[in-house]
Amino acid sequence: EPAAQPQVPEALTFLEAYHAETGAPGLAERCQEVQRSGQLLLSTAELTHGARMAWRHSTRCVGRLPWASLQVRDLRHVSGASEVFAHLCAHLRAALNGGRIVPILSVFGPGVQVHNDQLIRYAGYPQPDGTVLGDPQNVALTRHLQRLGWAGGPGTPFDVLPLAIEAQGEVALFELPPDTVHEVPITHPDAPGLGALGLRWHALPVISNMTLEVAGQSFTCAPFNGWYLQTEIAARNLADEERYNALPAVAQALGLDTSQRRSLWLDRALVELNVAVLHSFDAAGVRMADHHSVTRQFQHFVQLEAQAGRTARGRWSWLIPPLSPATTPVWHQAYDDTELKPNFVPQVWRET
Ligand code: HEM
Ligand code: NRG
Repeated sequence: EPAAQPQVPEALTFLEAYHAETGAPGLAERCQEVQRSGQLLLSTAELTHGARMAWRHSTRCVGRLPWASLQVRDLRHVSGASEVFAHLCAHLRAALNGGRIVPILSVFGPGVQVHNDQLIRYAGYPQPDGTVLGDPQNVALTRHLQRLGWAGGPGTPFDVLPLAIEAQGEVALFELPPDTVHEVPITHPDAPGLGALGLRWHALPVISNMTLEVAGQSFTCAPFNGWYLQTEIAARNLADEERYNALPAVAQALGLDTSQRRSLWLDRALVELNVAVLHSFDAAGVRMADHHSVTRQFQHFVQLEAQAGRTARGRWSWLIPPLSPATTPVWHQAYDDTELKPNFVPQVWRET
């Protein structure tokens, strides 16, 4: 008789939840198999539901209402770098879906890991004067990719980085073909000066550095996407002083008096940049959430969970938007921040 694996209790707990939630028959037989063999070979249906539960359990995610609609690509048989890359390109195309973005998660086989934290990221190049050309958040990733052999991009503030895909201990670099990277130029409905700043962002957020944990098993390559919430781009990526730091230029384009912070020019520029990002994604036909609707949808998600006999968990400090948070219902609520399994677990960044 095989020794009990450490993941057996987690496998049994998962199977119980899977059968209870989906109504699938055969729980007893499935549990016996696990007890007998000491392991669980997840079916595609089980893995799919496990990934949906992982999204449902993501305490930092305010976009969880459609958790049950997550499309899961079972690619556990794929574990070679070039093959992984081809499937990542297919994921990007299917997820964009002509702008009507579809939440998708692709699960790859053992020994695969993407070094990039998201499939689409902009390079950050340190300049001699101490500033950064591009996204300062990605300076370390950019240097890492250069050490792996990347020659560097054209040198714009929005150079798309190649992917570093590790498979069975070997790392390979891949340039994303242009048709997999859809971008939206940022313009304002009535301030042409803002459009002239040349700001842009990519349509898809695809997180590629979190381990999917289901039934005691860890999937190190399981990139997933939804669509953006405008504050992620307009109130953080483009606005943070440590990121693109665009607010002074936006204020100037809007003709605001920037001589003293007390005039609230930063706040006014911030609101107009959020207006611009929503306007631009709408004009480009690319799906995007706004913080007023997504927080109300989140409240609905909490209600549906309660009706299903579950408590929705949440991390308040991540759920509130970085723009006008007290105008949203989430601000006025408290949440239990317990982490449940299945879930997504951050990977530690190791520079090689
Ligand atoms: C985090 C929105 C889809 C899992 C977040 C955050 C936002 C958000 C605003 C906080 C990000 C930050 O502050 O940096 C949305 C929206 C979605 C969506 C609007 C549209 C469908 C998904 C999907 C998954 C997911 C499909 C997984 C299957 C997560 C996780 C985090 C997160 C794990 C935490 C990331 C981290 O720790 O850095 N989401 N999300 N989300 N979301 Fe979602
Ligand atoms: N703030 C990050 C993205 C984090 C995840 N956000 C989502 N996820 N919307 C950024 O790139 O700005 N998602 O799966 O849709």
